[in-house]
Amino acid sequence: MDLTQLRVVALGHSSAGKSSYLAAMYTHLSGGRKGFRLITADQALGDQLTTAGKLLGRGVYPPPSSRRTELSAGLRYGRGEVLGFDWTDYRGGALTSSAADDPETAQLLQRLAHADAVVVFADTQRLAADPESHAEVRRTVVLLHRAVDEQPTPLPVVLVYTKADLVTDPADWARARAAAAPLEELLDSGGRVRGLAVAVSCGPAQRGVAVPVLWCLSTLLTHRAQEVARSLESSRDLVKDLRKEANGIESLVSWFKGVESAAKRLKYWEEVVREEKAESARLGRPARRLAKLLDRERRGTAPPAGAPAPTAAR
Ligand SMILES: Nc1nc2c(ncn2[C@@H]2O[C@H](COP(=O)(O)OP(=O)(O)OP(=O)(O)O)[C@@H](O)[C@H]2O)c(=O)[nH]1
Ligand SMILES: [Mg+2]
Repeated sequence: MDLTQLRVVALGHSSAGKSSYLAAMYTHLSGGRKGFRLITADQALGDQLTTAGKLLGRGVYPPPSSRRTELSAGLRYGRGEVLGFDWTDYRGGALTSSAADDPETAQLLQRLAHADAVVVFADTQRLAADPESHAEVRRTVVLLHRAVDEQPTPLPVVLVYTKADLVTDPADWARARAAAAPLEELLDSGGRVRGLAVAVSCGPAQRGVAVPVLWCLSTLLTHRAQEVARSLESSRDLVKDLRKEANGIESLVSWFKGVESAAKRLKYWEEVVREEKAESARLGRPARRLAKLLDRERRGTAPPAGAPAPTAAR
């Protein structure tokens, strides 16, 4: 996993709210949050997203495009760039067609297998009301299982309940969450999945727009920082042991035996410790700060549990 080139795959049917989300999220984070700032080298796309984001704040939504959006962005902490990622969204059709008929589906499957994080967009109202969305949920779960199976490291998976501002009746929330239950089960399945469900609104009453992307980035950054910290600890132990072992006699004996001396190995491992210490220092602080920012941004974004959906009359 390369923290400077993470691959985030966004899935969601047509009109699920993917483009609105990207514009709202980019506008929110490119303005800077607690020392973090999202940037992109693609100035034209950045300007386009910020213009769309500002319009969203006034309740003007982008026209449906059914176009795939790709954004390459970097997350800066202070002056240093700590993470970089590619965000690619796929139209809903790509979820339901077969790879043999649709080149976009084939590409989606391939990208999913190599994804570092997956964000699934589902229109809350549609989940509550349209039985067709249930088949999409099942298909998405099958695809996600494939992505999870390929992963050697944790896979952040976020389920975004979009247009949360439009759903106010608890019974509708209950219906929507029941429809998305197979996905929510996958989020909670443990193992390599680091799942989260979040309610998002992109319009004037904006809510939760930073959470999906920050969950993905924070999970991966924290994992990497912990990995480096663990490795540093064992390298330090090794250096301690080698220091006890390395002396003139041992060097002479090793030379006679034609094996590498403890002194030589010590030199190598001391260098490893230096490098790991530097990386740990570079990652540790941003990882802790990003987790804190995520906590803040998550407040009030859990999807309502809702009242139990009314059962059919007997
Ligand atoms: N009320 C409300 N409406 C939203 C929100 N997000 C999206 N919409 C509505 O949903 C429509 C589709 O949103 P898009 O962001 O274009 O959806 P998309 O997934 O990019 O759609 P395609 O690109 O066509 O696949 C918008 O035109 C809005 O009318 C939201 O947070 N709140
Ligand atoms: Mg779109």
